[in-house]
Parts: sequence; structure tokens; C-alpha cells
Amino acid sequence: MRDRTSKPSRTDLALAALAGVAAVVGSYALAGWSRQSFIVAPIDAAVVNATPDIVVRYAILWLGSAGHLLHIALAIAIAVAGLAVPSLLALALARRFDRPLLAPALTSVLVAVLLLATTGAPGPSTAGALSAAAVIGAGTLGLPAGSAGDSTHPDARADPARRRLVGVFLGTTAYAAVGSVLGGSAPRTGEATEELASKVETDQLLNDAEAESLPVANLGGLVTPIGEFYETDINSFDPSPDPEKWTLSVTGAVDQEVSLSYDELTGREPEHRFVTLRCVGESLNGHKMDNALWTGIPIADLIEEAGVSSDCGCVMAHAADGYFVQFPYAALEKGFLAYGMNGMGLPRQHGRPVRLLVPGHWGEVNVKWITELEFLDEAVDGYWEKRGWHGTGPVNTVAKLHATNELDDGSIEVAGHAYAGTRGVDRVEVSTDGGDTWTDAELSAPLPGEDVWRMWRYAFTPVGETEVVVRAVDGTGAVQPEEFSQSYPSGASGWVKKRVGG
Ligand SMILES: Nc1nc2c(c(=O)[nH]1)N[C@H]1C(S)=C(S)[C@@H](COP(=O)(O)O)O[C@H]1N2
Ligand SMILES: [Mo]
Repeated sequence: MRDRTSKPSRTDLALAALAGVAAVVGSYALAGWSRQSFIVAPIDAAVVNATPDIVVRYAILWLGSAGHLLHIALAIAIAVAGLAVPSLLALALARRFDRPLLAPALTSVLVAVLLLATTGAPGPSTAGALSAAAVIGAGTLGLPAGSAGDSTHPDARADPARRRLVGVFLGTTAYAAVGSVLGGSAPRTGEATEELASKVETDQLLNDAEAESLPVANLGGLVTPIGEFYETDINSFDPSPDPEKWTLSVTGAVDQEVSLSYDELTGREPEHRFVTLRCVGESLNGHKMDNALWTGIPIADLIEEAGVSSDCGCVMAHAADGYFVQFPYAALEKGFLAYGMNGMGLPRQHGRPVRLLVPGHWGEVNVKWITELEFLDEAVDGYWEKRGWHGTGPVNTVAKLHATNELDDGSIEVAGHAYAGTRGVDRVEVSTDGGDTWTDAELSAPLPGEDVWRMWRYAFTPVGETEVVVRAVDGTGAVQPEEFSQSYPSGASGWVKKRVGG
């Protein structure tokens, strides 16, 4: 009694799902986490595109990597389901025409076509197609005719197709484990970074910064190491533009459009700047604030060459990931094009080959993977502004409290970093009596640069549980405002408070 009904059996469904998993694993094994060739990448982009703005508004800047994980999980599920469909079709046709070989053969062709059409990557597409075909073949070939995994079978354990399915399930699981290791070590374009030619100078500056850092347990120093620097962007799959092909075009309301190549950029005399970045979406005492030593050139020459004539005095910066942000020309004039970070080539996740740094402004104007500066005659919203944020202006002043240490003498040490953009940090004050009296904290010496944070530290002996309040005073003498606000839409504000001792 051959199953000729159009409704797929449960065994077929399970087998097709495993084939879908195998196809995704095969694609990943060769492509790795690649924006160009891994099947999940274009689906993920489509998922993010289809997500309502109101969700994106909170998901990326608030949930951060958790938000990314959600839509990646959804994208993987869609990829598995989509790649299971060809196998279902192939299984049904093979059974209908009583041609067992048709199942794996048709699966491989259809999956290959689907993968190739979505990614355009022949290698990973072939690997995915063969993996799916292997699952279907292993699950069906050589079984006695009539074992269709019919769920009405009196004893499921006696059904050879079912027993086979268990083996295929285990095999696919093992394959997924191997494939994820392979994919994890797949070479990624633009991933490796090399030491800069000016390493001697950057080493000197980094050593100085190390020496000026306050030695506080459980607290980073004045320069954030590359692997620890926060990362915020709209991508699950970062772009990796080829430096050799990279150009920055200056377009729009200019006397003449100009463009700069990577060789021209790195051929100019490099400068090294300590610059701190802070994301407008982070919570008051959050961790999306870091400092690095950046290597590159000031942008002023380039825009002078172009001759700007913008009516709104504003510019839209565009990037290779489709990100765009609009902000005042006046801020851009003091900007910097960075291709190095902490003595190394700019890492992919921070914008390789080149990113923009705009002194004192929120993180979002510091465009990574920058491709174009378009001068406008009329202001238009950027990516986050379209979603309700106001994160293109100067940063709010903040003193973080990230370390609480019990010292040998029984006193409590509290410490953190403070940042006020180009206003600079002049003082950090600590109160242990609810804000009645304030004492100056010890401050690290200012690093060279106009947009750099400082470290602060304060030790005291609490009598029972004590609330510590901390606030910074910026270079204009303005005290960090006390009034609390959430990060949305204009950045968190208020004083950081923490209970210690007791
Ligand atoms: N091309 C591009 N640039 C971008 C973003 C992005 O999504 N795409 N995110 C911005 C935001 S919101 C912040 S806070 C900073 C973070 O820089 P980092 O990831 O190097 O820390 O990059 C900015 N530049
Ligand atoms: Mo940000």
C-alpha cells in the first residue's frame, strides 16, 4: 500500500526538516558568518527590514546583542523551513513515480538553485545542496517499498523508515556540530588586521595611556582593548568592503565632487587621536562607552577641496551597510577618518577599512564602513532619527560607577570613567550623604585629545550601608544634571547612585 496521498507523512516532514538543517549547516560550513555567502545573511536582512520601525527602535539600541539574537534565530528558522520545502516536494514526486533516486537528486538541484539565487555563492550553495541530498538519500534509499513512515502503522518501532529517521537525526546533529566548527574557522574577508606602519608611535601613546590609567581592580584602563570595545550597529553580518576598492566620495551641494581612495588616505601623514565613543541608546550606568587610540587623517582638507555650499549646513554620511546619518557640517569639519585602532588596522566590527569620528557627538554619527559624504541643501532624517531618536548632537556628561572594591584597610573604593565630549571632564564629585556634601574624587591625568574620557576613584569607610552618588563637572564648569531620563530619545541623564557597604 504505497502512500499516494498528497499529505506528507510525519516521517517525510521530519526528514525534510533535517534536510533543511543540513542545507543551512552546509552553507555555513563553507561560508562562515559571511554577509556575502551565508544563506542566513540575506534572510536576516529581510527580517530586519520587515520588522516595524517601532521594534527596531528599541531592539538594537536597547536589547543590543539580544535583539540581534532574536532576529538571527528567526532568520535561521526561516532558512531551515524554506530549504525543507524542496525535499518535501522531491520526496512526494519520488514516491509518486516510484523512483527512489529522484528524492535526493531533485533535492540537490532545487536546494542548489534556492541557495544560489539568494546568496550567489557557488561553493556554499553546493555544500548546502549536497548536505540536504545526503540527508534525504540516507533517510529513504534502500528501504523496502511501502515503508512510508505511515503514522497509522500499528507499531511505529517496526517501521524501518522511522528507525532510519533516528539515525539520520543523530547524523545531522553530528554534522551540525562539525559544520559549526568549520564555519567558525572559515576565512572571512577583511577580518584579519595587521599592525600599522606607525606602530612605534602608537605603542608609545598606548604605553603613556596605560601609565596614566588609575590602577583599580575590576575596572578597565584609559584605553579599551579591541576585543572589549563595545559594538553597536544595524547589522548581524558586518560588511567587509575591500580596502583596495574602497573610496570615499564627497557629493551633493559641493563645487566639485571629489573622491579619496584607501591608498591616498593611508599615503598621507597619519595622525593619532584618543577619542571616546558613547552610544545614545545605553543606560545611565551602561557599558556602551569606550575609548581607543585611532589612526587616520583629519577630514578638513578633503571637504575644503570639494568646496561646500550646503543651504542647511548639513551633511548625510552613508555607509556600506546601508546606514546613513545626517548632522551639522560644523561638527564634520573637526572630523577624522580613521583606518587604525590601538596600533592595528581598523577591525571589521569597528568599520574596516575606514570610519568617521566626529568629536563630542553621540556614537551614531561615527559612521563605520563609510562610503560617501553627501552635502544637503535641506535636512533629512538619518537611520535612527527616522526611528525617533535624537542622537546626532553632543553627548551628555556622565560619570559612571563601575567598580566597587573592598581595600585591605577596610575602606571601600568606588571608581569609574567620566566623559563630557569636547567639553572635557574637569572634576568628578562624590557624595556619601545623599547629595548634601560633595568631595572631589581622584582623577587620571587628561590624555592628549579634545574628546577623551577620564578615570576617577574615591575611597572611604562607610558606616553601614551607604548610598554613593557621583557626578562629573565638565570643562565649562557645568555640573552633570541631576534629573533622570531614559536613553530614549536623547540619551540617558541623571546621577549614578549605588549602595555599598553594610
Ligand atoms: N555604518 C554604520 N556605522 C555606525 C553604526 C551602524 O549601524 N552602521 N552604528 C553607529 C552607532 S549607533 C554607534 S553607537 C557607533 C558604535 O561604534 P562601535 O561599534 O565601533 O563601538 O557606531 C555608529 N556607526
Ligand atoms: Mo549608538
